[in-house]
Amino acid sequence: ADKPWYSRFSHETRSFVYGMQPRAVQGMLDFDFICKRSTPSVAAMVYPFGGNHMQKFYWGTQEMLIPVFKTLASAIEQFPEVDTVVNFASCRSVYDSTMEMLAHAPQIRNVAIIAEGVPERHARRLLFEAEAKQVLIIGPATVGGIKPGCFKIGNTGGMMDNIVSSKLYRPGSVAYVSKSGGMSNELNNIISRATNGVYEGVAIGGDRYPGSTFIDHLLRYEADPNCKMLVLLGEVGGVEEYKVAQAVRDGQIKKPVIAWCIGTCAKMFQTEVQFGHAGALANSDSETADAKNNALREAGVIVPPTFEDMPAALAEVYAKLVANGTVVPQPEPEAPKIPIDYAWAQELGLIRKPASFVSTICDDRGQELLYAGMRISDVFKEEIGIGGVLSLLWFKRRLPGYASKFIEMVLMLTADHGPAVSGAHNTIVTSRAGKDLVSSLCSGLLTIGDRFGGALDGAAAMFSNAYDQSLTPREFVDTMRRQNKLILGIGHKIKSRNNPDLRVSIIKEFAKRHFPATPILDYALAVEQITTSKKDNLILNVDGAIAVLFVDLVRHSGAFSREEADEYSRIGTLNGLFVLGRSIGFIGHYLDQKRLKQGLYRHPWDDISYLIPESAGQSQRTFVGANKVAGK
Ligand code: Q5B
Repeated sequence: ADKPWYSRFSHETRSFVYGMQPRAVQGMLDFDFICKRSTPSVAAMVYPFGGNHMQKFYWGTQEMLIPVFKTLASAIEQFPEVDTVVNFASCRSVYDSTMEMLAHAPQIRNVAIIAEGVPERHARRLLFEAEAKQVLIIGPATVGGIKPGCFKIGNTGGMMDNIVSSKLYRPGSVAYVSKSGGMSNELNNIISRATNGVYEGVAIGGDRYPGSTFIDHLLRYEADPNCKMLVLLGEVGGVEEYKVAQAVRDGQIKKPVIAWCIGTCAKMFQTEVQFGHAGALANSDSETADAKNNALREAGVIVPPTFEDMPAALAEVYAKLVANGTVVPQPEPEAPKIPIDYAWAQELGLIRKPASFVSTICDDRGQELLYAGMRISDVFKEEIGIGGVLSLLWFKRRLPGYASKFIEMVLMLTADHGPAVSGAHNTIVTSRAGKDLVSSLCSGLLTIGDRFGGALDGAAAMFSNAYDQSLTPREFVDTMRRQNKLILGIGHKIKSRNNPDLRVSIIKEFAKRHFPATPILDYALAVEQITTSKKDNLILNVDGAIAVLFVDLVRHSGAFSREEADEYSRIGTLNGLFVLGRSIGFIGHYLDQKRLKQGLYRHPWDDISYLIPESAGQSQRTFVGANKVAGK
C-alpha cells in the first residue's frame, strides 16, 4: 500500500521465478550483484514438477541456495515481501498459472509473462482479471523489462557484458517502452550513449493483446519524478501509439517524448507484410508505421526523420534538460567487475588453467567421435574391425592388416576356456550368489594374474630379456631354476605335448605365415623343448605364445620404436589382451547362470579337506581325518 502506483520495481523488489529456468535466475542474480543489491531479487523458484528443494546459484563469486517450491501458495506463505512473478510457464499452462498468481493480489502486483503463442482469448481474459485486481502484466511474448540499478526481469538485457556496456547497473533519467527484447537492447545501447542512461525500460511483447500497453507505462513514467524523458519505440500494426499521441495532445504527458514506429519499409512491398511479431501487421492505413509516426509528430512528440536519427534527437533533448537543470548529471560510478562463468571465459579465450586430466586417445567433443583422430564414420567406412579400433585406442595408430588380424585372433581364442578355469569359476559362483553382471565379471577378472591368464607381460619380459642378453635357451632355463622362479608362459594344467593346445598352434601358424620375423617365438619354442623334456605339461602355453608373438610384432612390424615396444609390455598391455578377450567368456558364463536360474552355490563338504587341530592345546600334529565331516 505504501508503494506509489507508478513505481513497480525498486532496489528492494523481490520476485518468484515460475518454471525451472536456472539461467534466467542466474542472470537476475548477476544483475543484482553488479547493482550492489543487498538481497537477491529472486526469493524462490516455483516448479510444480518435483518436490520442494534447493538450487545452487552464484552470488558474485560465492555460492548460495535458492528454494524451489512445488506450489505458488507455499512460496507466497514463505515470502510475504515478494510482489513480482516472472512467469516462464509454456503457452499451454500460462493461463492457469497466471490466474493463480492473480489470485494472490494484492501481495502480487506485477506478473511478467514470457511465453509466446498464448491464445488471444486467454490473453484477453487475463488482461480483464489483472485490471480488476490492479496487477501489472508485462507480456505475453516478451523478455520483460529492466529497472537499471534495481531489478531485471528474467533474461532482459542479454549477456552481462552487454548490460555493463549499456550502464544498466545504475539508473539514468530516460524511460522507454518498446515491443520486444531485441528492440529494448537497441534502446539500452542508444540511450546509454546519447544521455545519462536508462531509468526504466519495458518490452510489452509483440502480441495483439499485451497485458499492458505503451500508454500504461508512459503514464507511469510521466508520474515518476525520477524519470525526465520518455521514449516510445512502436511498430507497424495496432493503434496503441495513437493513445500516446492523444495523451501528449491532452497534456496528460508533459515530459518530452521521443518516438519512432518501426516498419516504415512496409510500403515498399506490394502486398501486406507480417513482421516478426504476431501484432506487427497493418490491417488498415492508420496502422502503418508512417501514419503513426505522422500522428505522433503532429501531437508534439519528437519523431526523428529516420530511426538512424534517434540518437541525435535523444542527445538534443537530453542536452536541453541538463541545460535547464531538469537533469543533474551524477558522477559516473566505476563500472562493476562482472563475475564471468568459467566456461564462457574459456570460450572467449580469457583464461587458461592446467587441465586435471590429459587424454590423447579419443575425442568426443566435436560433431563426430574421434578414435585417435579417426572419425567413427571412417572406422566403419574403412572396415577396420575391432583389431583396428583396439590399435587406435591402445596404440594411437593404425597397424598393418596382419597385425589387426592377429589382435582379433587373440581376442577370439582367449574368449573362453570353459567353466573350470579360475576366472569363469569365480564369475559363476558370484552370479549364483545373486550378484549383477559387473560384479560377477569383476570377480572373474580379479583372478587374472601370474598363474592364470595374466602371465603375458611377465612372459614377454622374461623371454625377450633372455634373448636380448644372448642367453642360450638352456642357460635361461637353468638361470630361472637357480633363482627358483617359474618361467611365465610355460606350463599348463591340462595341456601338454601329447594334448597340445590348438589355440597355440593356430597363432603360431598365423605368425609364421604373416609376421616379418619371429625370433622371440623361435627362442621360446627352443625353451619349450627343454622344459617339456622335464615334464610333458611344461609347454609354451597360450599366455606365453601370445606374449612372445606380440614382442615379435611390435619389434618387427615397423609401427613401433624399440622404446615403445619395451614400454608396452612394461605397462601391462599384453595382459590387457587376455582381460579383454576373456571378458567375453565371463559375461557368457554370467548370462548362462542367470538363464539357467542357478541357485546359490555352496561348495560340498566332502570336497574340502578339513585339517583342523583336534582341540585347543593339543599337538598341532594331531589332525582330524581328512574325510571327517563336521557334525558327524
Ligand atoms: N614348473 C600353469 O602348473 C601352471 C613351471 C615349472 C618352470 C614353469 C604353472 C605356472 C607359469 C604361469 C603361466 C599361464 C600353474 C597358464 C592360463 C590360461 C588358460 C588356463 C586353463 C585358459 C601349471 C610341476 C613341476 C614343478 C614346477 C615345474 C611348473 N611350471 N618350471 N617354469 N612355468 N606357469 N600361467 O601343472 O621339480 O616337480 O617341483 O605357474 O604361464 O592360465 O585353461 O587352465 O585359457 O584359461 O600345477 O589356458 O605351469 O605344475 O606347479 O605342480 O609344477 O613343474 O616347478 O617342478 P602345474 P606345478 P618340480 S595358461
